[in-house]
Amino acid sequence: MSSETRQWQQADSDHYLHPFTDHHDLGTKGARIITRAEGVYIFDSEGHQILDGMSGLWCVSMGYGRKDLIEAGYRQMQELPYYNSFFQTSHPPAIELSELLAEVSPPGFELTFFTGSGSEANDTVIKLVRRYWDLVGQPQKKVFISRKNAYHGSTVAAGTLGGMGPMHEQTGDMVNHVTHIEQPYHFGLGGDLSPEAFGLQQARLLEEKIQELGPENVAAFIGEPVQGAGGVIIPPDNYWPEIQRICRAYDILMVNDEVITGYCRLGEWFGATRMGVEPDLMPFAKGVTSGYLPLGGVLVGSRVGEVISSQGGEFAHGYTYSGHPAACAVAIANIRAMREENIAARVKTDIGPYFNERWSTLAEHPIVGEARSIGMVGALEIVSDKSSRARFHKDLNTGTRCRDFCFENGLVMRAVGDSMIVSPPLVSEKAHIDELVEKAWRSLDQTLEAVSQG
Ligand code: PXG
Repeated sequence: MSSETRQWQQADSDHYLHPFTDHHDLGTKGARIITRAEGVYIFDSEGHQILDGMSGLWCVSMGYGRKDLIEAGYRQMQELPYYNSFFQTSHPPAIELSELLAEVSPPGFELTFFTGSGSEANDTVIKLVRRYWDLVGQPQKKVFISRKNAYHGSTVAAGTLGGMGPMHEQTGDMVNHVTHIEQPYHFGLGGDLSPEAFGLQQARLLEEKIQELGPENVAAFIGEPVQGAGGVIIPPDNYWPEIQRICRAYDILMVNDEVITGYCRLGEWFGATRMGVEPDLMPFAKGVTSGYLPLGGVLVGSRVGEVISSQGGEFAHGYTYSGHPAACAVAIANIRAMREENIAARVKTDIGPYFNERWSTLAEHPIVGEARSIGMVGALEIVSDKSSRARFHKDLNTGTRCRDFCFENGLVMRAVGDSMIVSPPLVSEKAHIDELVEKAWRSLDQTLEAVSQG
């Protein structure tokens, strides 16, 4: 290891408190230092070239090193690097981006509220939903129903909205009026039920919860069209339409968290469209700028939008960086590039199906219990016994070891427990998918060998 890498690791451990990281553990191991990236590859400080199977953190959809995105940010910073849109001011990048987002969004989504991240977008959702029910004279409708193992961000409110156990242990009692139902995770919870029977069963949990709480108290249901951080949980086809039917029957707003699934990841501009539903609100972030600059927001459908924009005074909410000009300029360049390069269609009919087909071959590996994918996200379930879906012993840390083998083999693949997940750039070529699958297979072989030795 070079002395430069060692110095970086030391300074990193001395001064940089990382997100979602055991600081002590990182200090003993030393971080991998990523220094540059190009296309679908990242490079570390030791010169290793690594295929980025996670698009950064589900965000670098258009790949690294895009001159059009970089120049859009640079030009905007020269012209107007920052101005706010409080106090009756506005600026061209935020105006143009909100117009462009309305064009690529499903019908009825004419308004966007900008934030700096997906977590802030979900905090905004909570406040918009509250405001909506207050304005229409039903202020008692306060409860959000979310799902276990959902991820909606890590601010106090968004973290509570999510259903991640460790986060709830640290902050879960700080926000009221949030409750969770079980997730549509067929491999883990479906038992012998067909996907269709399981889809209906899990959706009806929402109906039971609404009846238990009283529909007059329930404000909204929130869910990711496909759960990302929870392990790429792809619901059965009938799940979302049934959720929508229930929301409408009980007059409850439906929120699709599109932070991962938005902007073509599932082969449509939004995951909701892929799932065949029409939500009321769609928080987004990540892929809107391909991660080049931080930007998030909430796309507001007509039901909420018309009330918020025409009634009742000020919506008391906003961030210094709401509609940041440089971030908006990059988002405009990114959305235009997605449109010009037909990225949604590419994912739907070309690279997506190729990825799905190649990824499914990993199910033949002796320790893979399921290889599922949709659009450009996929998961592998590592098991010790395929027929019973039994896992390896927890202490073997099988998923983490597999992830480490992937890194050694030049591939970023994430572990969520013993599920391995990927979210490759939407601009990946077929050769990149072949490389991903070959490296994943090799890493699984090494994992099997390692866990067999204990
Ligand atoms: N909603 C969803 C569906 C997300 O996936 C957020 C909201 C929050 O966005 P911000 O921009 O505030 O991070 C996310 C973020 C992981 C991982 O380990 C996933 C996310 C963030 C960090 C780690 O897969 N998703």
